[in-house]
Amino acid sequence: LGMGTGLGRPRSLPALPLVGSLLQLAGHPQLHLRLWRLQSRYGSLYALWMGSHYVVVVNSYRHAREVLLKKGKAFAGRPRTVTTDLLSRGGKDIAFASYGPLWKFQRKLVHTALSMFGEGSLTLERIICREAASLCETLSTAQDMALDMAPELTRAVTNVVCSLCFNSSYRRGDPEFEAMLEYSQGIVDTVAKESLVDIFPWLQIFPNKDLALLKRCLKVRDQLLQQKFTEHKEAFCGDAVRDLMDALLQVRLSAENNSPLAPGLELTDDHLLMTVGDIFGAGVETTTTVLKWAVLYLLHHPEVQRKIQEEMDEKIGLARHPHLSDRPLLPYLEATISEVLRIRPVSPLLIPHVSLADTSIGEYSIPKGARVVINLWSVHHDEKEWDKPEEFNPGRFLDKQGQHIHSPSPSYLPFGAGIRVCLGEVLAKMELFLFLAWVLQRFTLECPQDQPLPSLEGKFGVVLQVQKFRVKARLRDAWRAAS
Ligand code: HEM
Ligand code: PLO
Repeated sequence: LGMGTGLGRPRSLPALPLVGSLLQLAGHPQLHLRLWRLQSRYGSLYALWMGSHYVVVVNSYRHAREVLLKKGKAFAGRPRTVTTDLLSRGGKDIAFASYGPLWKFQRKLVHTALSMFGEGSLTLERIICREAASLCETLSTAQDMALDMAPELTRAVTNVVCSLCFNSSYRRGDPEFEAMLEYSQGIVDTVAKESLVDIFPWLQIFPNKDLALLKRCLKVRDQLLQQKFTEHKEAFCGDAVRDLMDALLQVRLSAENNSPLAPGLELTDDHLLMTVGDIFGAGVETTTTVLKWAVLYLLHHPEVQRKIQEEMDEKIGLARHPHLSDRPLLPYLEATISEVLRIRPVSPLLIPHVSLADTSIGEYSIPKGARVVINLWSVHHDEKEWDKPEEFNPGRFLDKQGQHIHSPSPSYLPFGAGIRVCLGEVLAKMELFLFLAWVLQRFTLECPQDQPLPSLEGKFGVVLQVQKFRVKARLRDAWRAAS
């Protein structure tokens, strides 16, 4: 263990046999905050036991960058847990699959497909703008009502990934969409929650409320994925690749016909399904969550909203819609998005990494098989790096002239980094920019009268969720006058 390095282990929380450090972690629903606070007693790098698993917690950007970038390959593994194994059929997806040739291949495939349909082409911009227009339409009809924007934002974002993955989209009130909303919420609420099931693998033989909910939701999701898969297989003709599903089918077809990927490597139906499931799931839950946080912070900070609108009025005006090519013209909007991603990281503990060999972090030795949790919350709220970290201040991402955005500190990794970096970063940023620009060009978002400002406290889970809140979308006078 850490042999030959001559280094000591990180300081460990006291551990009781069997229960591990569970007692210290119990009773706090927000695991990232609990781990953040433990720094004052144990330092920024410490270890703990989850049942029989040795877990190292990283709270500083220097160590985080060492794990993700400098030693990315040594820490590229993923733990297997009961819930993520159910979600991904034993790691046949990308996010919860451990490091290996098949994972590498799946990642590359998706990366290529995404740049083919989306990032590189105008098609994706057209799709996002179509959904943004439809979202604005809905907001107009609900004008001056106290509206729960969540389902509308979710549908807009879902239709973008749906177009990308399956070449399809949902109308308002579509029963398949309603079913998707429900199962996805169930999965977000249960998966990867270091519930007792994940800590004591043998508990899975006992009935467990969460596990039952997860299984029920996965059944619905799997049916939906299977149906899309079957439809695509039947319609697929090999030359017209319409979406990600087609792209995956085509790669497999050519691998079967001429060159097998490698001896012993096979891309099964399960691999294709789980890969699309990842992109669909990540595509919906992450971007929607960030949009909800952005709207919530704009309610709390009308002055930020006003500044975004002034910038837009000046640079774009009201006679045309915002385009992606306007991004360099709207640094304040970009800075606002960056600040939302900092103050409420979607994935506050990333996905746990696992060391694939004996290695080290800083001056400490880390044994092979250790789980490494990067606490992005700590990294983004480090007082040595950020001035008043709990203050929402987009200006911190702007240069002195307010013309360019930059990160004032290296302590900023909203999408992770290195070989496990988020696959959807470019797509997500395109969506966040266009949706917010379209909405704020036309509407001012306000808290409904006589209602207190909604809470900024998140709900910890596989993504840091926003509590339900209502919004009044008021058509801007300037927009009304211009049209
Ligand atoms: C992984 C953030 C949107 C697909 C991750 C990770 C983070 C992250 C922090 C974990 C990195 C690690 O474990 O080291 C975000 C944020 C998003 C976003 C903040 C929105 C603003 C998306 C979208 C997609 C996506 C839209 C799909 C197109 C993935 C996948 C992984 C991942 C597949 C797993 C990568 C791997 O394990 O190799 N993301 N993400 N993400 N993300 Fe995203
Ligand atoms: C979200 C619920 C879906 O029904 C299934 C799903 C698939 C991929 C997961 C995603 C969920 C949550 C966010 C995750 C994503 C893979 C990468 C992403 C974990 C569980 C992040 C932010 O790391």
